[in-house]
Amino acid sequence: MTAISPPARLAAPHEALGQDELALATRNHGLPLEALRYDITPAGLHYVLIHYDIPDAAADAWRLTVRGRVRNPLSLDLDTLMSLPSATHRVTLECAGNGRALLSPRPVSQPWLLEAVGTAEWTGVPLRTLLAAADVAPDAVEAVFTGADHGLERGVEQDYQRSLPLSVATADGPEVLVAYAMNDAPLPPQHGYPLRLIVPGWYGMAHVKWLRDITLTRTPFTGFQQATAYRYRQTPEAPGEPVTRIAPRALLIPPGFPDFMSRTRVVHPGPVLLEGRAWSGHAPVTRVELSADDAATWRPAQLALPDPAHPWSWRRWHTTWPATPGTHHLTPRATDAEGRTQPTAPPWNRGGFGNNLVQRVTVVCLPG
Ligand SMILES: Nc1nc2c(c(=O)[nH]1)N[C@H]1C(S)=C(S)[C@@H](COP(=O)(O)O)O[C@H]1N2
Ligand SMILES: [Mo]
Repeated sequence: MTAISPPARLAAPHEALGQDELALATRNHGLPLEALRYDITPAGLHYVLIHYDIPDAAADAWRLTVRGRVRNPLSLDLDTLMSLPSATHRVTLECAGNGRALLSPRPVSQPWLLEAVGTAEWTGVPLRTLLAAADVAPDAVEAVFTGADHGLERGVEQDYQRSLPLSVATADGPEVLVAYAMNDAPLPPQHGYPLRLIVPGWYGMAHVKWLRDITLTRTPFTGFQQATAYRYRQTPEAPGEPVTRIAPRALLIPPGFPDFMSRTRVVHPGPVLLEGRAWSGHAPVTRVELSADDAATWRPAQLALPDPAHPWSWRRWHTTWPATPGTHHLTPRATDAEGRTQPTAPPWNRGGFGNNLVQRVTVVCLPG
């Protein structure tokens, strides 16, 4: 099931952002990069991505159903769900479209630069607890997750739906959660109130918000968000590879202070503390390097020790940079334990997914 709907549009060379992209960008906000200073992102600063509208969720009437290829279908209200044993995981979430607006040609969609990321402590019921209670049939291969939001996308009317292979849905590391709390408070409406899925290590699209149904299926799910959207493809006809885990990335908190309109950074000469965060959804980040000469040469930065309690959370890194008068381009780069790293040329695909091109921060150092 591919190419049943028109392909996503690519902007013409040098085509400016349109009102449609601006409308998406004002609804879906990013993390202000200075908020990388917090281990845990305050909920209001966490990035937000919503395809359609925030649905009107009445908590007292909410039911989560688990059905399909199960021997014991469930219909749980929130009180019942919240009385089950819970777990809390600190998880860095990143939108698969992060970096999209830096591509050329630009896929026309939510125009993220680099800020579609955040880290929160999510509390909920492990998904495998619910699947065990529902007694999954031996012929089930996937779990399909349905949100309460509804919309039209490239001509296809749909509820927001995504699936996970059963092996991922029931893994104990990372443990998938049906979460009802973010940073110790009920989920905010924009983050999925009252229930959402959390899939540590995976790009945002897998973390279905306003979760109302889990259906076990005998065949792989071919809905729009699985088989049409969220594929790495070079041409509209190609089936493409599915978008799954988060590629490594390091971000630098832009140093000094900004110019209002250009947001160019300004510093005074002397040692400048450079700090940021790094993460990968595949394996722990093992190295962060910093280039102060536009990715020509690299020096190692100091990376915080791994915290075994939070394997799916970003880690802080820092280094000192001796600023001298003139214009400089600062670039961090992360590498993970499996050798994945960040490219210095953007990896282009039609959806603008998984673009983990290195960040480039222009800094003007004033004369002494
Ligand atoms: N039901 C539903 N779930 C959804 C979405 C959506 O539009 N509807 N957007 C997805 C995408 S693309 C991302 S990146 C994450 C964003 O999660 P956040 O807004 O909590 O940061 O939610 C995912 N879950
Ligand atoms: Mo996303």
